Amino acid sequence: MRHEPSKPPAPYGACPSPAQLAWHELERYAILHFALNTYTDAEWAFGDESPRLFDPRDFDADALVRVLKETGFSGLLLVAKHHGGFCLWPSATTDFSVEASPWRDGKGDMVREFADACRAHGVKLGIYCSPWDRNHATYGTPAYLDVYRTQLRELLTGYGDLFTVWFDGANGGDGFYGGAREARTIDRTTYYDWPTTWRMVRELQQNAVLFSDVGPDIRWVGNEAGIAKDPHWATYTPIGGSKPEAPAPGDTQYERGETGDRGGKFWIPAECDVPLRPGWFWHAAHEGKAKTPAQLLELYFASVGRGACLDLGIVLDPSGRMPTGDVDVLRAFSATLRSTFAQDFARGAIARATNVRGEDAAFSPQHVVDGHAPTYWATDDDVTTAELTLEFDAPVTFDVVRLREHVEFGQRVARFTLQVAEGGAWRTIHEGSTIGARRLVKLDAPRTTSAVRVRIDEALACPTLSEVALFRME
Ligand code: IPT
Repeated sequence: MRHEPSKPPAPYGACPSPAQLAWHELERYAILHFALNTYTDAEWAFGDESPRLFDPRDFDADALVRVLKETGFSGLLLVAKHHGGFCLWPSATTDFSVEASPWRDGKGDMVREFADACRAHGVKLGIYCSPWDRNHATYGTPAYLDVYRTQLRELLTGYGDLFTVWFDGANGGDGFYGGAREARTIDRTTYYDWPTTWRMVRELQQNAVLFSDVGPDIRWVGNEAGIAKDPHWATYTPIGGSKPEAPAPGDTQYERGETGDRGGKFWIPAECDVPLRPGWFWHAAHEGKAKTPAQLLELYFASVGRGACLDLGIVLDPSGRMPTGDVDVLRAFSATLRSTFAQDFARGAIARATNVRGEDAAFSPQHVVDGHAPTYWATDDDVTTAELTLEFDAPVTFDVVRLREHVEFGQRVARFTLQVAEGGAWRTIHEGSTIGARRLVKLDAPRTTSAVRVRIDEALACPTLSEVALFRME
């Protein structure tokens, strides 16, 4: 080894901001939908529902947040106002809020109760406030922008630190609109003047990542099935739907978000939002129709396992409780994840590589098994294919492999192969594409071996790997 230290690889292409890097670590959080339409069996409230319907007598923010904490969800993304316009907090912009409801005699603030519970349990809080508002009389006119921004300002200044602010692109046209009961169409590329709103969010919540179809920080994956496609890139160049050069929330070629773009212009990683039940809101007919723990595990591998985050939709029923069957599913799902990832069998292996950057210990392959995310193995600048081998004292058995690139310097790996030593030869057990912030490979059956090899077959620039971990699920 040389004594003169080598420089880390230069950043390649679009790279994450510190807030985006922190977001990648969240892995999975939950989005909660609860509003007047919980009481009317509708997915989208029209905006003319009586606030008197809103009476969740058993509502207990602390109990719900405790379940999320216990089941390993890092955050709660609260739908503070959905398309129907009903505000879960007493907003100065409208009477259509909890203030007009029988809940807590009109003196309650659900956002406050959730914020307090989240703080108490160390669960992060995020806010969704629907840009579309089917109740407000001003919707569709310039005056509504003030209303909307005032609502955001209330939410962004009154409840502490938020980890994300989520901008939905949905807009269906018709609504109550203060009694007009008509269809109102807006130009999604211009009406909301998003750059101004985003600037305001950045000023008020410096650590929050902003989500929409076009980012700027986190993108919609492009389906509500919970699936990031393979290959999957955090780099992305949004393209508009109606105007290719003017992508906007609700007006993009959003299917392109499923894979992202190799060498895309911006670092805008994907969030996979998917409801636990058939809909985002509670419906009596959906009782017993929640996804199974096995289905959730599959989604975990298809989202988190491809470098995205999983945003799971949960509901409260009209009483304000999370249905017990849903809680049971979350518990079983998290129990499997917890036991699977409890022990990393690669820890402590002897690691060797065909190339080490500057032959410098700072970039040693040993870093992929040190359990320390900030350290990584890297190759020399002109080396974009390489092999990294892990050798074990005694054979290990595993059926899940986790790989992580040191994405601070950009996403690089485009193709890799996993091999195990078997009878004196290398046997391929998996051929993969991208790695990114996190790649999970679930094997069909457990493998027992005394050596594992990761072959980087193609990379856009010299590869960096911060982790190779081996787990046993079954
Ligand atoms: C869909 C929106 O059109 C899109 O912009 C994005 O916000 C997405 O929701 C998030 O899930 S609407 C849905 C009915 C597909």
